Amino acid sequence: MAFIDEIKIYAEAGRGGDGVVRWRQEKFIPKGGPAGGDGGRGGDFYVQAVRDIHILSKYKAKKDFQAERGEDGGKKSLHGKKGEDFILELPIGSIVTNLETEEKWQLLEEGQKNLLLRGGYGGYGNEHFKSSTNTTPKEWKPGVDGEHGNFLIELELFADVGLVGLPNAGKSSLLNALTNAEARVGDYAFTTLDPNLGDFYGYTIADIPGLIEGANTGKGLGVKFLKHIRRTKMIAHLVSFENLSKGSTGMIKTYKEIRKELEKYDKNLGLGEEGLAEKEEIIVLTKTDVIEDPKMIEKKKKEFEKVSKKVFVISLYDDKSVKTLRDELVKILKKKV
Ligand SMILES: Nc1nc2c(ncn2[C@@H]2O[C@H](COP(=O)(O)OP(=O)(O)OP(=O)(O)O)[C@@H](O)[C@H]2O)c(=O)[nH]1
Ligand SMILES: [Mg+2]
Repeated sequence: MAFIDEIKIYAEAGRGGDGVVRWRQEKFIPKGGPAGGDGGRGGDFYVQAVRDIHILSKYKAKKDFQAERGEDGGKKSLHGKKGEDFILELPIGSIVTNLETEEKWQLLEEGQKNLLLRGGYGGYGNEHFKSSTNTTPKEWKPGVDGEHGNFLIELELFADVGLVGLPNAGKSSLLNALTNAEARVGDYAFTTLDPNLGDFYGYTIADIPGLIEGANTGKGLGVKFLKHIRRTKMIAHLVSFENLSKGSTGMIKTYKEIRKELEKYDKNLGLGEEGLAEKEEIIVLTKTDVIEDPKMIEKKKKEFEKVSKKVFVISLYDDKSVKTLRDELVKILKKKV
């Protein structure tokens, strides 16, 4: 199922039920008074946040949603039942825009529920029109249409840490090692096509498709997903030791290339201090097991320490290295709250 982070829908709150014309029927009273009840109110239209980043793809086929119509009034002055509300479930992080009025709602936490459209009023039944001059009113009113509109729904994932790096840097592998996620891993570029989220001691880590040079202008896949790490508290930037091998660009250069992409992305959007490049960053040098000379690992680590205070060196084949990263990352996150 393809990941969808933007849809347009048409939504309608319920129409009110109609009022009716009825007469009281009582034993021995041949001509009872008016007793037509009012129509019930139409159901309201809500959106509610759920913890499911894939839910938008469920709505791809069906894009029209309606709350229930109010029931018509009844005899014996009974009012019609209110129509049932419609609750559209959207992922946490959804931004909903009414395309006509430009009103916006943002779903920030699980369970948050917002009213988008009100159901229409029910129409009056004939009882409502009774007066001293009109004891047998035949008037009634139809129910009023519910509010309706076209909406744009855009998803921006919420996570605490965003993993960035070139394709193949080991982002998804690290996500799987640190969290409950079961992201697909592969020894080719662009294994990850959609974002993955994992739970890390109550924090969320987001893994996005790999970035390449020119990503900010739309090269590769990454840029489409950079918005999903805009809300993260920090970034973990992964650089693989494979970049030391012949023909590769080199580790620092690779790192700088990706940083440049983040900066350009910020600049294009005018994000300034809110930008990706301004976020706290840790550097994770991955796949140390491909290097035979341990001195080389130390050397690279030192080089990177000139760029960032927090540099980790890991291999998925070295549990201790992963544990160190895990423990430190928890500490950093705890400090940030
Ligand atoms: N030798 C070694 N290989 C690793 C390590 N971590 C990941 N890999 C391998 O590197 C390859 C790429 O890993 P992924 O986790 O898919 O990389 P990614 O950064 O998510 O890649 P994209 O999704 O394409 O951006 C896979 O074949 C992994 O098995 C490691 O510590 N050592
Ligand atoms: Mg991946």
